Amino acid sequence: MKVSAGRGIARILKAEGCKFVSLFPACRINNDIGDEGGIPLIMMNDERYAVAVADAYSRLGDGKRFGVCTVQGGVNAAGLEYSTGAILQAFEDNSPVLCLTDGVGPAQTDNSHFHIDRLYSQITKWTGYVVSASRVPEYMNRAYTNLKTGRPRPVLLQVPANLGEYDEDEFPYVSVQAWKPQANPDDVKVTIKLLLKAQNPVLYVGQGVFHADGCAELLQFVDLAQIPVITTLKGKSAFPENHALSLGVRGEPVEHFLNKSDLILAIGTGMSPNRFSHSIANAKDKTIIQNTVDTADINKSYQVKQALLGDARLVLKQLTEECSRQGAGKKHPEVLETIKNLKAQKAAKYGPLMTSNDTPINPYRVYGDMIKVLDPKNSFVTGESGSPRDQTSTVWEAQIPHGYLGWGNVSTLGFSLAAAIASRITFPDRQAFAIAGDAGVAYMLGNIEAAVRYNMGITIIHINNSAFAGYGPGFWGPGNDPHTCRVSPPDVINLSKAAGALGLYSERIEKPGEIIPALRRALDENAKNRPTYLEFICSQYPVWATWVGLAVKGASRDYYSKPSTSKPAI
Ligand SMILES: Cc1ncc(C[n+]2csc(CCOP(=O)(O)OP(=O)(O)O)c2C)c(N)n1
Ligand SMILES: [Mg+2]
Repeated sequence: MKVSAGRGIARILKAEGCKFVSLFPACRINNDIGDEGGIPLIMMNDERYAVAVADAYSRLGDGKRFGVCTVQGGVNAAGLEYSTGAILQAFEDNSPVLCLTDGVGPAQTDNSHFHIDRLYSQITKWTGYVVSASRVPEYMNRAYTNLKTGRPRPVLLQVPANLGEYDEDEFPYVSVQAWKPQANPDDVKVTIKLLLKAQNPVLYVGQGVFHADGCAELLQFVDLAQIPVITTLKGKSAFPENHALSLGVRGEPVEHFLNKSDLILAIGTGMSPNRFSHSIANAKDKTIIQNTVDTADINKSYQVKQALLGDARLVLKQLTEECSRQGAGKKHPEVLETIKNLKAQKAAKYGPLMTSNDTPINPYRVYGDMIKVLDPKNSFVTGESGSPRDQTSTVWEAQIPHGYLGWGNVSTLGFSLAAAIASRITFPDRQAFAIAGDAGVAYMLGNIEAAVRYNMGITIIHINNSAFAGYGPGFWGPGNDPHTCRVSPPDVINLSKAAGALGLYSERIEKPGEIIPALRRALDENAKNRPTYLEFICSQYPVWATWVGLAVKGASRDYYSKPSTSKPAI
């Protein structure tokens, strides 16, 4: 049966299980998807958020669900030009997003200064251009193959006008299978031998475990091998942080075990230092074993003793089998005791802040009260770039996969709104909280109307400290950027009124005792599918746990034989 190229693409999206398409107008394919029916269109208020919602959905997709977005391309590529930063963030953070756009027709090529292929070849895994209607199935096949296999990253497909029709019987579409590699069994054997010989092994777990849908296999392996677990920021919540062997993302337990370790088994991480991550001091004296799907990660920042090239879930299963074969599984009471003590030390530092009665409110008090009110087994929390990210990744205990979404390498301000929306779509019954500072909220203001329009029962927590606090004068002195820090205080602007006028349920909270009732009211509103905005008038409190071994930003291997030099991170 004949079908137009656009309708063919819409049908293929359905065949691939696409649940929604996020967009900002205009893109020709939108009408085809709408006319075909069956896939809801989520229209955001700019392209950055159209891409970001798809990106966040892919991050929560466990390598099985992929965000799809459309933006305006062609000769007047306002949309594609504006979405560049958002696609770049997906590229940098390894998120598999399908972006569809209008292709520039042959008669218009080189009409504009901007050349889609030239720019996008740098920031996507694959960029395709559909040259004829009959090749639609092939190009969609290639797009989904790139999404489902190998390193997860965004892909861009350009669809020019007037492609005409093709015959679906002659050019049928068959949904793409996800082919996943596992490691060489010899490499697995060597790994377990080294692991059993090590005195102080530690697991270092990244978001590759999510993309491989390997959280259950990770837990199984840890319970057998009895090794303490650090997760990266993006890997946070891949392992339950209330587990006796969890060290968390940052803070005393991580610092102690990372520095003391003689063997680091990295699973599903590129191990890039200093990008909202630790660097490994004295790396040359440690045995580093790395599991990744991409050879580009191996021997990049650290020379590895052993690589386990393959899908994290399959490799974890291999490791578990080999570990049982070689007879592991002893509990180490002294390790568990040390972790307990270090967690107690950390709690002694942050616990009083989390119950502080100070006004303006200490931001940790907001997180402390959120912990009391939110269901740890049925919630989603994400912390925006700035103090919210650093503070929540220090103290928030994630107990279920995707109970927390950490992001950055690049940590683009404003992403938390998209993340909460994606959580609401992925897990409709979960409480979804985006915690943002003044800058994060400023970025998202133009898009919160979309949350109202789509009845997204999410909560935005605004930690209003009237400044970009991490940059200004802090506890350690004048601050690294005191001239570019202050924003309007709450007696000058009233953002809770603005959010209320935009249709959200909103409150301003100034006293610590008002936090819990306000959170409860927000949850009640969310349950009625209404988004809420809670503005907490807080102090500037740029204090959080450091990244271990912080070296010169971006430098590679110069910390290689240096001891840890942990400093306050900004
Ligand atoms: C798009 C983008 N530009 C710049 C930055 C750098 N940056 C990180 S945090 C921050 C300021 C955050 O201030 P605020 O949101 O008020 O949080 P606070 O630290 O005060 O709680 C900036 C400019 C970024 N992360 N993303
Ligand atoms: Mg601020």
